Amino acid sequence: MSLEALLFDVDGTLADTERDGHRIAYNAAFAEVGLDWDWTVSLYGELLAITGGKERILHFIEMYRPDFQRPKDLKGYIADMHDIKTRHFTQLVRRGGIAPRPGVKRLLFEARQAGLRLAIATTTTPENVQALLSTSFDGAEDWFEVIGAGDVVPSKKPAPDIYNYVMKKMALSSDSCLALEDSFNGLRSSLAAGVQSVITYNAYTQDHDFSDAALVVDHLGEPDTHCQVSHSRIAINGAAYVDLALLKRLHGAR
Ligand code: XBP
Ligand code: MG
Repeated sequence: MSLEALLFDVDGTLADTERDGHRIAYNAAFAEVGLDWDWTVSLYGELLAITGGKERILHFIEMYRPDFQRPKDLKGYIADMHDIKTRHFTQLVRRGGIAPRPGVKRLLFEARQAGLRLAIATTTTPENVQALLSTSFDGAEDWFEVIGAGDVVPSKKPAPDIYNYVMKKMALSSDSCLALEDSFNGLRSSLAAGVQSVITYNAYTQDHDFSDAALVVDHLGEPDTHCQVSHSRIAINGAAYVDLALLKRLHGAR
């Protein structure tokens, strides 16, 4: 089965959105609702083990604020807080606050030129994806046939739901796809859906266990900004950046 589609994660993969994006937006939302909660860079790194903002806030309350006076409708309270956070995040993105990661635009363009199909499989909200693609990716929303995001599936990563959702929508079989991810949860999710993963780790995920990934690099690289390969299923012969030819060789070697 040849490589037909690339399935992209968003946060940490398309762009490094967590430390200076989502984390700032959560703290702004907490302040707006009168809470003194402060998700520091290191605490946020721990909280990222829980995917999904609403789930992450509940986890924080349970693990770090057990004495928090819970409103009767805690679920609704968290959902409202998360909506405020999403407003702050999309505003931050639209101010141009988040740049694409190295090589992502290049690979997207190359894949489109070669007729590969593209999709998004993410835990974040559709509003966040739309803001990021329209601002940081020059309006590339229509490059992606399906944008699988957030609550469109019952279980978030590491569950396979979002990858299965996207492949079902596109009538793709898992062995004709490659996923691009940044985290252990993302790797587990794609593998559980039968999709091989290329990992571009970041400061928050560099110590995750990526031993089951097809390729692990610090970023996709550019001709003048070489990537560092820390694991590869194939001999990559000193490749300086990840291009479609390399992905096709990786896919062929599965
Ligand atoms: C990463 C996540 C998201 C973001 C925050 O998503 O787990 O929860 O951290 O976004 P992915 P929300 O790596 O799958 O793109 O607050 O919208 O959840
Ligand atoms: Mg991610």
